[in-house]
Amino acid sequence: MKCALPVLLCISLLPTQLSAQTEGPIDRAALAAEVKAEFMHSWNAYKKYAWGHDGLKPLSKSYYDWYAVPLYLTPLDAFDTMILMGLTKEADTTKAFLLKNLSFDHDIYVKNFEITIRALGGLLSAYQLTSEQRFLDLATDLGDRLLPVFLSPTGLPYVDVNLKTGQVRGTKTNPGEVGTLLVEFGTLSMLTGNPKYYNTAKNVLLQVYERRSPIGLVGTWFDCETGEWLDTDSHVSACIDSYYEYLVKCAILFDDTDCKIMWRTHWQALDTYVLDTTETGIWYGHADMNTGKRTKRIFGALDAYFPAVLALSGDIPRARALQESCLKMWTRHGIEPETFDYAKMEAASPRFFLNPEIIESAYYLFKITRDEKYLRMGKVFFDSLKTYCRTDAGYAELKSVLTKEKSDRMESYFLAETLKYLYLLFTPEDPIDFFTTIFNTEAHPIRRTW
Ligand code: DMJ
Repeated sequence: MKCALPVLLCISLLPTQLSAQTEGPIDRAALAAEVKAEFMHSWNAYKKYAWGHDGLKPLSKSYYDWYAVPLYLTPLDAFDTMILMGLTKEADTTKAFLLKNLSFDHDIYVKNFEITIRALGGLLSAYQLTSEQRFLDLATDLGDRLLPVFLSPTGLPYVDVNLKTGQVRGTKTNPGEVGTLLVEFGTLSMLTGNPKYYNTAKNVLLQVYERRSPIGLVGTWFDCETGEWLDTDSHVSACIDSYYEYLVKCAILFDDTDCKIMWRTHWQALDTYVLDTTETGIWYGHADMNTGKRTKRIFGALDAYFPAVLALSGDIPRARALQESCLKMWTRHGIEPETFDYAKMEAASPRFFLNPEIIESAYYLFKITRDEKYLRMGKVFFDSLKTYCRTDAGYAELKSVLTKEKSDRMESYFLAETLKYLYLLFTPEDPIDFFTTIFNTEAHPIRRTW
């Protein structure tokens, strides 16, 4: 079995005893072609109704922007998906548009986390995939404009930064937002030769880690100026999730020993206190960061990235088992809810935001195990998306997975992540090598070209 990790994290990778489902093979090429067609269906709707704006509103057939000035988040996020899908004409047009129009010289406050994962991550992968120097120039300009966000007394970043003035705001933040920057800032350092981006973002991970509880867990909210925890709820879910994801990914991408050690500490604590084995399967719930006491039996759509993290870390049996639980969460109501009460086995918060994580985990597990059950799982997810979320102008989120009532928004990550991971899962052609690629948390592929 090939391992994605050239590092010690792989040590626990064991041959799995779990058997594949017995149904016949599925037509991967046909499914990949169908995903590509659905990408074009959504992209054409964006072009028709939202061109030049951040995102598409598929029900009202209009657009939304995050700030007073659009930052073209959908084209930025979707560009590398077009390249991987071989949509050359669309990619060329999008590249020309971005290079002509994209500027960060605007007097607007932006969310550091979101702009880092979507825009900076998108520009870095665009540069690596096209070798177009202007993408790296734009990434460097953006990185420099974001850097003032780290100028707090602790070095932990504020939430928002003004791209023109460098003014910052927002002191209440969380490990997920501050700990999901090193793949992008680190890559910017590697590609420009300037270590300041890497060192600044790495310091944040160390700062969060140092504030872990005596049993090795972190809480959900803290104040970036004082570094004090504002609550003690610990889990692998929203507001913490990609902090763990980036410890693993940065250990691999940069061969960073500190990240490896930090992840190992947290991983052990999570498996001791947050992992929950019930009669319906294994789950990761909520526990108090100081006492380890179980507080909630809630999992969710965003948490479904964790099988991929376990797989990257080498624990394939547990990754497989958790993905089975994720599938139960998905099939319970025909499509997954935002949060799921796994004690009652029903939706806790019934919304659905076209999230990619469960598909991402199926892709990782398929690549590592070659077990075709993950292709079949992918088909289940794709079929539900088409059945419940497709509109004649792209795809729509759901107000409720119970009623299947739609909501008027298609986030840029639907094109960056959800359809990209479906395509990469199904296509037999491997447009990018899984084993030498790290995907940032917005699915922008980064390769260690340095
Ligand atoms: C994306 O923006 C990223 O995957 C982020 O890490 C979590 N939320 C969305 C997708 O669900």
